[in-house]
Amino acid sequence: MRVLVLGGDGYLGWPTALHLSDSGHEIAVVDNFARRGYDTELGSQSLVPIEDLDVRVAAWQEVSGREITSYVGDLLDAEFVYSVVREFRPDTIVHFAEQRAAPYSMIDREHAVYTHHNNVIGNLNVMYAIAEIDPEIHLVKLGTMGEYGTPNIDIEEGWIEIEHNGRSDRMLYPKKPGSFYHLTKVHDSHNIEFGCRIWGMRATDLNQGVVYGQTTDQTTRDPRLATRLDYDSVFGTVLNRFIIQAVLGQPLTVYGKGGQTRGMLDIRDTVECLRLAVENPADRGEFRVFNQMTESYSVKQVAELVAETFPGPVQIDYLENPRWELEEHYYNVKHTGLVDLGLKPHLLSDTLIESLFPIVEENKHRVDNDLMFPKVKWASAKN
Ligand code: NAD
Ligand code: USQ
Repeated sequence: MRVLVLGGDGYLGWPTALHLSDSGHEIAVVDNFARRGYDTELGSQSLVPIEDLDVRVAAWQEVSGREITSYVGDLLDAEFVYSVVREFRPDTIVHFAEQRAAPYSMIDREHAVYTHHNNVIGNLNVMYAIAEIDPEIHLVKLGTMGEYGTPNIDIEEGWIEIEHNGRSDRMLYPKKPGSFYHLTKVHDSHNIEFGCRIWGMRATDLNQGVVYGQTTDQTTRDPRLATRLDYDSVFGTVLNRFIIQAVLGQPLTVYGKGGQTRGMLDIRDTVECLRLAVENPADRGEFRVFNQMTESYSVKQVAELVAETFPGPVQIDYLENPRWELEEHYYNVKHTGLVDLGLKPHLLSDTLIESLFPIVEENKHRVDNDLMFPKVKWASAKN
């Protein structure tokens, strides 16, 4: 298949492009390097050094003999989006290209507005390009488990049958997200479902949990193929941060009581889930939703697991929670769709944590300790 990967320079987009290319698909990537720009703005950098996109693409050709086409441009530029879709003529568009950090979206008005504009309008431009140029294109869109929040009922896979006053209907599962970033994903989901209803688009919404890990079968073939690993309190995600904190000899920063529970998955499962979704397209008019996670853990359990696994002393600190979120709650998620398509999950107990320690050890001199402690507070409109 011809697959266009939007956000193909990012943490997940780049390894996914490699995995799909290695599986025999024709790949093009699109990126405007916004993520590298946030690093400049925040004074941060990936813990693991990463190459520029053109070096990555050339290295992949050298290592695999396979070509990846790259387009540099912004999804907010509708003409650019249309021209790429017209030129590359994809069968599938995989859409990772959004601002993805909850704390970044909660810094202040400007960052909330940027995140909404970038994510919601960029996605609309992609939807219109599909509808106008080729409605057969399958849109595989990265959503998030955080769209659901932590309701006091079981979380279904996107849709729920509701009975009300003696009548019933199949509705989109109600959403109660926890940041302006997570809200953009809810808006995208609603827009895409509408596109499926009115234009007969075919779409898969992947409500992904928190990703951990940094290596895949393809990225390890050459150091130039490495993907980024974020540790700072704005872009670093919880398990990656705890592993890095353990290696640095710093206390693990559990926010609040640590009872907040999240769906998680290994980066190797992310790339495989994308392959499964791409190779098994949704039907015309179908808005298909998969909960892309393999296991649930509370933040406290994650911290304890890292402390038990690290071969040295680890302190766990319970900080005042900078976010607004339930710290003790019910959490039971249905996630069978991708397993039914053939996913064989890597579980957290299967050595991933140990394999990350040496990668962090080798690069720990690149950490700026000032960026570790959380400064963005949900309760302040201006941080
Ligand atoms: P990332 O920031 O590393 O990658 C996103 C890429 O998209 C970046 O390279 C960025 O430059 C690009 N981009 C952003 N806006 C763009 C625009 N307007 N035009 C062109 N390119 C643009 O993020 P990631 O961690 O790889 O996440 C990818 C997707 O997966 C996001 O949509 C995110 O919401 C979702 N997701 C991530 C996680 C996670 O734990 N990392 C979990 C669940 C869902
Ligand atoms: N947390 C800590 N200590 C830390 C960092 C985080 O206790 O040092 C807690 C947070 O308070 C939260 C949980 O860990 O309860 C997860 O936080 P996170 O920063 O790892 O993840 P989150 O903000 O939810 O966002 C990440 C990605 C986002 C994706 C989301 C999936 O950045 O793109 O959508 O995971 S999900 O969480 O399922 O919504």
